Amino acid sequence: MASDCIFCRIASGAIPASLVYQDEHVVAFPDVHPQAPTHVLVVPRKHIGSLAELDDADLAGKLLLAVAEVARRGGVAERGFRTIINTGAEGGQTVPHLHFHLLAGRKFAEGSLGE
Ligand code: DGP
Repeated sequence: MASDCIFCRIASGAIPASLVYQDEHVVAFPDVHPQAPTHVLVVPRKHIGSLAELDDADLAGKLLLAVAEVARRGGVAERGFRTIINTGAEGGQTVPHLHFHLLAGRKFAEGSLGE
């Protein structure tokens, strides 16, 4: 855990958050600035700065399965959802702890990869 990392502090419980999913390796909680009716962040408990630093295939699989589980629990799996991982400065990452955005509840442009 990085003590100055906001997502480490949420994952450890040091900062209270309403977790919509948690297991031994992964936690998920609503984004503080939601961009859709459902906007959840899925993060590893272990501090990993970004996708560019991820080298654990087992954890990568666990994260992806957790995203799907959060979508099912949130009732958005059938209608569909968008998953985004911003990486590094040019990728638009602002919190330096790997996280998946799960967005749902509105229509996203087909084929759009964002701005
Ligand atoms: P990104 O740009 O991909 O690094 O997205 C970071 C997201 O994290 C952004 O949508 C806002 C969200 N966020 C930042 N700080 C907090 C926080 O303290 N709590 C929660 N729930 N979300 C946060």
